[in-house]
Amino acid sequence: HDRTNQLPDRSTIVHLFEWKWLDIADECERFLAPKGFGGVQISPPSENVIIRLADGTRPWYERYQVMSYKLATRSGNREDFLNMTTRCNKVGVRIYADVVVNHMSGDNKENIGTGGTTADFQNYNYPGVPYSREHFHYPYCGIDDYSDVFKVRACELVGLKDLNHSLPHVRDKITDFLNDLISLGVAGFRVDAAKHMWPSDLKTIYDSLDNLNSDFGFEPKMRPYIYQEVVYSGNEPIKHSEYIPLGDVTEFRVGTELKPVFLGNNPLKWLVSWGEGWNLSPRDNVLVFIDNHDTQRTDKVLTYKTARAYKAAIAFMLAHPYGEPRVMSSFFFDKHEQGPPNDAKENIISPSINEDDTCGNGWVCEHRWRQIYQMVAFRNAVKGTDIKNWWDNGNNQIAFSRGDKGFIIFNVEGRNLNAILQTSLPKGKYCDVISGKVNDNGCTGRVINVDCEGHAEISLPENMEDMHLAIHVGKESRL
Ligand code: LM2
Ligand code: CA
Repeated sequence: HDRTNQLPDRSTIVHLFEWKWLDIADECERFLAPKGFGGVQISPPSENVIIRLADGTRPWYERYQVMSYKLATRSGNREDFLNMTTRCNKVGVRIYADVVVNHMSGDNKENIGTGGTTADFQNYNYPGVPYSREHFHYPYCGIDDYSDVFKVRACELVGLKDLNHSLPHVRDKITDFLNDLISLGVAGFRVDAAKHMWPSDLKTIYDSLDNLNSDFGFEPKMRPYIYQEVVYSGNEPIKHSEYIPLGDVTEFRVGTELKPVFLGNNPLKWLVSWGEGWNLSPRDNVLVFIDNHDTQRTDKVLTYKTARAYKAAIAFMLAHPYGEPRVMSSFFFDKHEQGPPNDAKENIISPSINEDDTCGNGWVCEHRWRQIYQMVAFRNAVKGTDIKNWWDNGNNQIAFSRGDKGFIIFNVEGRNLNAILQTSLPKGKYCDVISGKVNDNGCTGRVINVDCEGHAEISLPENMEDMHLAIHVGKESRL
């Protein structure tokens, strides 16, 4: 296994944002394992404060306001959590928990958590952990200047009560929480707001973590995969390099850099040097993604709302060896704060599954889009190979192979692409995994012929549903 603790023939983490634990368990068995996904990032499992907006609805972001480390949220309780980790690990899908440990809640009107815990916000008293005033950065200061490293780490992020991790009590409570999750079978953590904590404190916490629990099929001495949320633009005083010795870091520039490219505003040919060549952080230390639950609510990145370019950007990310990929899986939203689909009792509604594999009941389920999940299979099929046969037209058409195992081509040019290209794939017929899929009768999409020298005649008209085409040697493509 690699540092992510995924099975060798798997890859890609899907963020099942706001999903319920029992729905995730079902999804591991019925979809994620058969399609080759490596893991799931879950929403924060720790008890959060209940927030009701002026219109009476619950915002998604209440889950980033902690009341205790009790596993009690709208996603489910402790028993549901164990059901999820047991069933997902059984089918080889890993669970990564989003852990919110930089802060507790803000001051809130209503004083009750999703597990029934109360707090005294004014006095920084959280009996559910317990934490009291001496465990927080106090007196109050807010993060109003990101060039001030001290403020970023020891002041409050949007009014969220900021824990002081130099204190053994705070570190112990956090360590106990993370070890509890390890005992329940998680394979790692997304560390929320890592940039707002000192690397030396985080190191102390990480060093106290248990090995993964062998009851869930992990081998002895496996360590949790840690990816730290460190938003970094390249010219800030807090750098990725401070956190990389501790674990992976989130590379937000993947989403912001690829948006103009796949909208046709920055020539695709430059992608020849994608990765460190674009000043991104080292490939073996980054978690890469096009959008996440925060950025999909901004105009900085492509999302399900700009589907054609989004699918192409995700395909490029998954076809390229740079970084550990994560795919977003959302619910539909109009307003920034809008929470997940829920019923009159405020319970989250489960996604329904349509005949064509897509979701209903308000869930987007990007990970169930054919053009996305079939690229996960592509990534698994080409694992261990390098980029080869780079081709471009000098502008907005590119193609490349991964060793002799996969081939992908993109056309953002605004005119048709017709070319005979070297794929290096073995002679044969291949089903394009973007326009269709393999079934009992062959291929529901376009079929590509590779000759005995590895050449293929490719046409990509500009008016296609998708701007790209991909083939590989795996059973999902080879005919
Ligand atoms: C994160 N990473 O570092 C999460 O990815 C992000 O989603 C979280 O912010 C943030 N850090 C804190 O964990 C979200 C959301 C904020 C929201 C906070 C807390 O983006 O807007 O702040 O969660 O729920 C909200 C209000 C804000 C208010 C605050 C405290 O929007 O106006 O500040 O609650 O009451 C007074
Ligand atoms: Ca902090």
